[in-house]
Amino acid sequence: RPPAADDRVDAVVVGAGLSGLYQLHRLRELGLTTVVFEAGDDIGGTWYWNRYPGARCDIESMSYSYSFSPELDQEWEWSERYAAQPEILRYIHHVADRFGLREDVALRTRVTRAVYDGADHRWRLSTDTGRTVTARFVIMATGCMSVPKDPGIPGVDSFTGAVHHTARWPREDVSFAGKRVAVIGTGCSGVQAVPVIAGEAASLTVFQRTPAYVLPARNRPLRAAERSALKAGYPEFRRAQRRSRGGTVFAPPTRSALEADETERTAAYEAAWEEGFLNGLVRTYTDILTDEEANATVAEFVRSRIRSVVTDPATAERLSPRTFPFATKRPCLGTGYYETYNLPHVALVDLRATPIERVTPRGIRTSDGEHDLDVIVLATGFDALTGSQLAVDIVGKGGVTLRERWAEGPRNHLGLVSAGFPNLFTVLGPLSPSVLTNITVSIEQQVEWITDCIGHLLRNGLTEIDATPSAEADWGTHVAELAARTLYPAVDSWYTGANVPGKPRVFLAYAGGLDRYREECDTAARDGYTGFTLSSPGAFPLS
Ligand code: NA7
Repeated sequence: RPPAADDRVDAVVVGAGLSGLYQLHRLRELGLTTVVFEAGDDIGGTWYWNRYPGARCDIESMSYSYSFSPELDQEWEWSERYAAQPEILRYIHHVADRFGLREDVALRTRVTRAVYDGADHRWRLSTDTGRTVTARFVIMATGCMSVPKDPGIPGVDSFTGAVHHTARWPREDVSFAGKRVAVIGTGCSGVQAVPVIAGEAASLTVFQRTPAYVLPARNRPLRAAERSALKAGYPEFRRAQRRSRGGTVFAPPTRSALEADETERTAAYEAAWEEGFLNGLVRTYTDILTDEEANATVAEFVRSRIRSVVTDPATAERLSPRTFPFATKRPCLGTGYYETYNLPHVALVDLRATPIERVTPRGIRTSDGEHDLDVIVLATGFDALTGSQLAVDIVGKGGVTLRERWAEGPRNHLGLVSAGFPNLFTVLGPLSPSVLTNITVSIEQQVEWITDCIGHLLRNGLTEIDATPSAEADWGTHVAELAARTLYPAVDSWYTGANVPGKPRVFLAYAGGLDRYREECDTAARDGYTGFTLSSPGAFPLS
């Protein structure tokens, strides 16, 4: 549609990734006029932006996909156990075409500001193209890892070679042939990029601050017979996913790691290592994420695997995580990651021993001297979970901004609505299970809840839903209590906001499991949206 001075729509969805596209599909079923604003040149969200070499999902492809359409499940053919970024992007395009979603997506349009007008109960949204719209409902489908973090390294602009952040990778091919390349950062993005870049570059230097626990992905092509068998079982599998704790299906462990002797434990860990699942090792025993001693047994197992792969003992030691328990930062699935450090043209710089002083026109200077480079890859992560919402200037009731409300950390009820910001919903936002789950399952759960809620408002002639401050406070306490039962909150990670200087330190995800979360959301809705105020003009709040 051509830009209008002041469009009126029923709903605005911010972001055309997996969340936003599904939200559009469901809002259309309610008959709402909806526009999706997408900052990128194309749809795809995370899978549009993160096109760095080696980018791949760490949840199996047959699980990491929409479940809402049995026909879609049957017709789409995944080629590999773990899908690479281009294939996931093709899948998203296929879904958009199949369900005719593109026509309501405005590309290259970033929402910059959203102001609630309490007089007519509408949000007024501004964009960087100058287009403005008003909408009754706003759904922030902005992703949980979509704002790249400024690494805060001085001198990056002075570098005369190329600099690429993994999450803002150019659409045209980046060639490393004959080049001296640096990768800064060894989280999941760096871990995926390193072996692929090493395969092409003249030299690769990896600048590591904190080593990750990297498990082998054991990726492989899916065989036709295997795909057919999985498809035959899809209906039951999808039901089981929805009931599951994290959006993936597995038999839960029954015993503590400390009840097993070392031989038994090692056998269990080896079996998980061979299987190649992100959470394979966490699922061996009940207390890997809750008991330091139990956790230490897995951490030591992973270090022993690193020592068995990396031939130089000093490099193996530098690659061995020792400063945080296993899986309290997201573990990584790698393909040939540790093996890469055995190659003669690959070097590892330990930034704890020799910190980066600055980027210079020629390369990177550490306390130990200068590294001459042609390309610098920043795999330095994101302002996770809250960053994408606070990037928009959101002004709620009474002129209060979301930035003010969240100054000491995010506040909302059920991870969905923040008090004072009526009819503004978040998918995969803070204080919901999002990043601790297979997010495709979380997306469907939250989008469906939001859609049902909007349907309820419309059917009952209600104007607004808002969270009550007391429900919001209780939810924050509940989320913190669930986290406190685990080893997560004590660790500096993007789960706790500690990777971004100045960000309030709060454990940002709901650690009680998607099954329990789903139950809490469904119960609130069934009981008349407890914890929320539903109101219509001139009427008293219903709850
Ligand atoms: P992560 O997991 O946040 O990793 C970022 C990495 O970059 C990590 O090793 C950081 O070290 C490092 N880093 C960040 N800033 C700097 C600076 N200034 N200097 C040196 N090193 C730095 O992001 P990813 O993109 O890898 O993965 C994010 C998630 O996306 C992933 O878990 C999947 O769920 C998808 P640190 O640990 O802070 O010492």
